[in-house]
Amino acid sequence: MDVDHKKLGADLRPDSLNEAQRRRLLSSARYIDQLLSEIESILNSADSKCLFPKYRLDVTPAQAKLIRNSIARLRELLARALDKLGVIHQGPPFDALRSIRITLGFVQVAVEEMAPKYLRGYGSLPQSTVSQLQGVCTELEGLLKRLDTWLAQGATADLQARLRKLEKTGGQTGLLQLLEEIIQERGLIELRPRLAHIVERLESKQFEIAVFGRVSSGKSSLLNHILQTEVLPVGVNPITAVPTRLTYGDKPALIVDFADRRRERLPIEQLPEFVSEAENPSNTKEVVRLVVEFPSPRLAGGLVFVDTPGLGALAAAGAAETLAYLPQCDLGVVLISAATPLNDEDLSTIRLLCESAAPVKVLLSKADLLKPAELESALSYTRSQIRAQLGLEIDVHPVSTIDSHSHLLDKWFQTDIYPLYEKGQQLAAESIRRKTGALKEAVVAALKARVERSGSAPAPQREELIALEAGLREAAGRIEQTRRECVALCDSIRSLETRIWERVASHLLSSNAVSASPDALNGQTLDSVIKNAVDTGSKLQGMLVDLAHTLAHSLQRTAAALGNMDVPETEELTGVVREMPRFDPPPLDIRLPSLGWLPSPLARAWLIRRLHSKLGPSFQESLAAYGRLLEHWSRKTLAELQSLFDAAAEPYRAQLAGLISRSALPAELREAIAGDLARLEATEHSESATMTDPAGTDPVGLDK
Ligand SMILES: Nc1nc2c(ncn2[C@@H]2O[C@H](COP(=O)(O)OP(=O)(O)OP(=O)(O)O)[C@@H](O)[C@H]2O)c(=O)[nH]1
Ligand SMILES: [Mg+2]
Repeated sequence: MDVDHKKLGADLRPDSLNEAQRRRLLSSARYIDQLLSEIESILNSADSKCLFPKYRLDVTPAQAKLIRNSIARLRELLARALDKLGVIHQGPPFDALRSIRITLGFVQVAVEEMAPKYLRGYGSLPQSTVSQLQGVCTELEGLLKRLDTWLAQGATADLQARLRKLEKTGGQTGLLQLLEEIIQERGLIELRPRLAHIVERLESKQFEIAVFGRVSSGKSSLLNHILQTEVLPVGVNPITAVPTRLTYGDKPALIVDFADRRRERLPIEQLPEFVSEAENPSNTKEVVRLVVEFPSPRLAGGLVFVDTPGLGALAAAGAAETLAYLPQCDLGVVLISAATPLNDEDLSTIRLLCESAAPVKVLLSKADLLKPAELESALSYTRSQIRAQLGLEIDVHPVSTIDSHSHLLDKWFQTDIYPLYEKGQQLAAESIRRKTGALKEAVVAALKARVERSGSAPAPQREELIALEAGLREAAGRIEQTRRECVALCDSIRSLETRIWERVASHLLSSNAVSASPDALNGQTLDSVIKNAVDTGSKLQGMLVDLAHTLAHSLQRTAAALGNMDVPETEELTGVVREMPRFDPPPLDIRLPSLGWLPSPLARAWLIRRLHSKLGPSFQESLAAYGRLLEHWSRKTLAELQSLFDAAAEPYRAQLAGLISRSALPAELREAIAGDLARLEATEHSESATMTDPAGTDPVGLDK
């Protein structure tokens, strides 16, 4: 293959070729290069872990080396020749990352087609196989999704750079930087999402205060007043249609996220187009998140306020969004207008917040409308009602947006908000410290497993490992199955309407209510109607709690077998299944004649028809809304369960895969890992000093 390069170069004159000839040559050269790549990929198939290899490798290492060298020389030669001929070959037309993501998209579609439902046409499948297969799909989809999310993040996926930035802003992130380095270096990709989660928490030291209350209780006005702006639209009709986050920003800006994943950054003046019931009725513009950035000192330091659509009988469609958002806030503020006394709707909001374990503050808004004596009496009435109806001791503060009363708001901030914010920051710091500690343990476990699998340390038998892997898979499959069952259950709520009237009719006839008190649909009946609908909700909740137990059990079993201490408690998973939304039926406002004279089956049929025709439409509407609310709630709960499960299961899977395929570890790698373990151990003492630091106020003091 020896070629005289000098001679070749001298004979070729660029100006002797026309454009068509150059193109022809370029196309031949491209074809040659492609064929050479194919030869390379045949050689590479020996290293590939391809499941269905195309070639039986009969090439000796010496032959492979010679082929590779020759390919390199062929290419060099070709490139030089093209240069001399003035044939310009342009750079690559496609971005690799983009092409990889598109191909991964096809992989995702193919994985989806492995789901059990696509096999049913070929014959029935036993339940255990369905779970296993579903588990495989969920596992593969999870891995692909995580990879895609990571690739989509582009530069922000660079955790080391983000950590360095945090360090510059005063945080001490040494241990996290070390963990990042080791995770990256040793390819512990399964631990990356956990590290990313901690970094995110560190970056967003936010404390979210959400304001709830009936329509027109003054939520948006209060937030405008707090921020000294008029940015949120206010008025007497239902105004706010979408929950709106107000966070700190150097310049005012509006960020809108849509259901189709579009994100737009717009001038703040456009807020009413998305937030107000008038311009975005029932959120027809499909906004999923509204963030207003505003340079207010009250937002500096991570306080975030959330304005929510009004609740209660006068509420518009946005109320469902408020209820779905409610459990996410760090502090819930319930506004009760001084113009209208506290009612059941306010109490129910306070109860929902308490049930979701968020701290609650109650404010009496529009305090300027009352004289001092009236205000005192309204405050003590509200406190005593909350105590009597809910058994809660909650202080009630007066506030007003009228300038002459602004001292009330200042006082509330000083006595209630700032101390709570500081406590919230302390709790967040503790949680980050705990999470970092757990991550360190996971890294240590993964490194030790790698050393041990190549050594002689005792590890579970191969069969046991395979069974553990299958157990995790089956648990993952249960998530998907439960998701389907939840959707079916939520759908079934919509068809509950007829059954409700059957029950009401039976109840009325059996209790003689119709003949005894012709116009009565008494409270008891109402209760049974509510219960009927709520039963679906509690069934749903039961299913999710069961799932949380199954997931926790599977994780704990695997952790125990692998000797890992880093395992989530059952309560951590069951805790995700918070209080479900309750059914709020419309009033049963109907008068019925005495039916005592009709034979019972006829009376029953008549009653059902009558109830259905008079009350059916409004009931159907509330049932549909409740179905949507439950579906939203269960979807969110399942997503949380899934991410908790995945965060713990991923490292176990990697550990199991490593142990199953026990391969020998080169000596220098073994040494490097021992070095990593020593460096991690060295952080122990400095870290425990931080843990016991009585001040404990530095939110990022992870490794002082
Ligand atoms: N007198 C008095 N009026 C107030 C005060 N705060 C709000 N208002 C009035 O109450 C009405 C309702 O105010 P909003 O801020 O739109 O109420 P909201 O709770 O955000 O209402 P929705 O978004 O529809 O749920 C407006 O007409 C305000 O001018 C206050 O402190 N004093
Ligand atoms: Mg409002």
